[in-house]
Order: sequence, then C-alpha cells, then structure tokens
Amino acid sequence: MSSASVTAELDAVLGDATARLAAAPDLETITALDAEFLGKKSAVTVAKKQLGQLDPSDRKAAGQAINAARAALEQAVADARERLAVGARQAQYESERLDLTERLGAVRRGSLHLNTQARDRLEDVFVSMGFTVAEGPEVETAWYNFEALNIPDWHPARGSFDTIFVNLGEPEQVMLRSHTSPVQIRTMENTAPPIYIVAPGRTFRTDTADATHLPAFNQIEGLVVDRGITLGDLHGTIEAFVHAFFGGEVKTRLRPSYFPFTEPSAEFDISREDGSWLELGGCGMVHPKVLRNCGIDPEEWQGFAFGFGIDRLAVMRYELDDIRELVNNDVRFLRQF
Ligand code: FA5
Repeated sequence: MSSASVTAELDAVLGDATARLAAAPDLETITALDAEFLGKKSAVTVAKKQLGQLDPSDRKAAGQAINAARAALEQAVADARERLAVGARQAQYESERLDLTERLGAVRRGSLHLNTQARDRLEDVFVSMGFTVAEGPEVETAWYNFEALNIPDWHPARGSFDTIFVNLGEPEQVMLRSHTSPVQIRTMENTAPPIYIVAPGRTFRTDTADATHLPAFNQIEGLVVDRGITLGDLHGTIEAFVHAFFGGEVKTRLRPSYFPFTEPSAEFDISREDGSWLELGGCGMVHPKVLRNCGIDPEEWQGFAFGFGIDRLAVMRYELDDIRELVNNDVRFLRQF
C-alpha cells in the first residue's frame, strides 16, 4: 500500500459518495450514506487506521489525502442535507400558500354611505338647475351663525337652535354651526349677485338622538340673490328639486312659518303615499336686514333661501324606519343600498 493507492481509492469513494448523496431522496438515505462513508467501517476510517502500515516517508502524504477526503465527504453530506432542507421549506411554503386571487370573486365591494349618496344626488339636481356648490367651516362664530342672520343674542329663536359651544375666546361666541345658513352670509360677503348656490354640510345641536333626530346631522342650504326674485321662484325651485330627487307624483306645499333671517318664511312639506304631508325644511325670502349685513342693497336685489335635513331626505328616499340607522354603522344594514 502506498499514498498513491490510498489517494486513488479515496477518490473513487468520493466520486461514488458524491453521486449517491446528490441522488438521495430523503433524510434517512443521507444518514445511512453518512454512516457508510464517514462511520467506523468507512473507507476513510479504515485508511486512517492502516496509516501505520505505510512507509514513514509516505505517511504524511497519505494522511493529508485521508483528511482531505474526509473533509470533502463531510461537505458532501452537509450539502445534501441542505438541499433537502431547502426542498422541504419550499414544499411547506407551497402547501401553506394562500392564493389571494382565488378569493377576489368573494370580496364584496363597498358602497357610498346613504348620506353621501343623497348628498351627491342633491348636488347633481341643483347643479343641473344652474347652481354651484359652496362650503363653509363647521366651527363658526356667533356673528355668522346668528347675528348676521338677524338673530341677536336676546332673540328667543337663538334658544331653538340648541347650540353646542366651543370653549374658545369669549363665552358663547364660538360654536359648532347649528345650521348651514352661515354659508349664506359667507357667500354674500365674498360674491356679488347674482348668486345661485347650494351648501351641503354637517351641522350640530344638543338634540338627543331619537327616530327623527341626530346630534350631528347634515343640511343643505340654498341661496338665490338676483333681480326680481319672488316667492313663486322659491316654490318653483323646490318643486323642481323634489320631482328630480324623489320622482313620481310627489306634491309640495309651503306653510307659513317664522325664521328671523327670512321674511316671509315658510316650512315646506311634501306629500306621502298615504296622503299625509311631511316637513322637509325651512325657507323664505332673504330678510332685507340680512342682505344689508352683507353689503347688498335690498332695493336692487331680492333673494330666497332654504335649508333642509339631508339625513331626513335619505330616510324618506330609502324608506328607513329610524334616522339612527344612518349612524349605527351596521354593515348588514348599509350593504343593502
Ligand atoms: C334651520 O336650520 C334653518 N336654518 C333653515 C332655513 C334655511 C330656513 C334658510 C329659512 C331659510 P330648522 O331648525 O327647522 O331650520 O332645521 C331645518 C331642517 O333640518 C329640519 O326640517 C330637519 O329636516 C333638519 N334637522 C333639524 N334638526 C335635526 C336633527 N337633530 N336631526 C336631523 N335633522 C334635523
């Protein structure tokens, strides 16, 4: 025996081992091959034991060849194990993979909230009649919410708005707006007549929630200022809007009422299927004092204004029993629309 024959034999063993490890289908096979090529009876172990029988001059080369072969075999076993581990991981990923595209069909698309749908429709109807959409802040001063609208602080009508005040500045001077009418003032301050606007938005009162009231609700304000505007224009506009919004054979009527910022003032009602009337909101001819507060000459310009509750319109249009359904956020309910 010589170092050359040891090297040749171990090369052959290494070739055999590498091929069989590469083909090993599972961990058990690799463990068995590990024992066969590196165990007590393996060629490298046996060769090492027989080192002593070699010529001393040849021992070093043979020892190096044995160590190199052992290292190569150990690496081949480790590689084979890693190959199986990677495969196992991939198989696991594959089995746990969630095919999200498969679920697409079952995903329900959301829809716009009823209030948003009602508001969009209202805007469409008024824009098609030539109105533009205006906005104002939800936090207002007493001037815009009350005084400019001809409601001084001693005025009994001030109480009827059940105002939510904000703790800012002078007491009771800053508030969450109790109606959208302040947008009338802001518009008239900034725009020269003729004016044709609607202003939808959130409004707030200390009202307790019940079947027809919410503490935070939505109104839509309308304001027209032009020459020669009469109560007939107001009634005609409301009638056109109601027909466009509700369709069918709905009738409207104006009932005398009182608001400090309109004169004369009216409440407008629409007819229901059972023949009864339902109140939609308030309206009237813009009070001359309000026009003057905004620098508009009432001798030259006249106007009408209206304000109604969008939530109540939604309740009627979608035939809900209770206005609170709009804010309960029960998706089973909302999904129906
Ligand atoms: C007003 O707010 C006046 N600014 C309307 C107006 C505008 C009159 C322009 C004249 C000219 P009133 O307080 O009546 O008026 O409210 C108008 C509508 O808002 C009501 O008819 C109702 O539809 C709605 N509304 C009032 N309070 C609530 C509430 N708590 N929850 C839901 N809707 C409400």
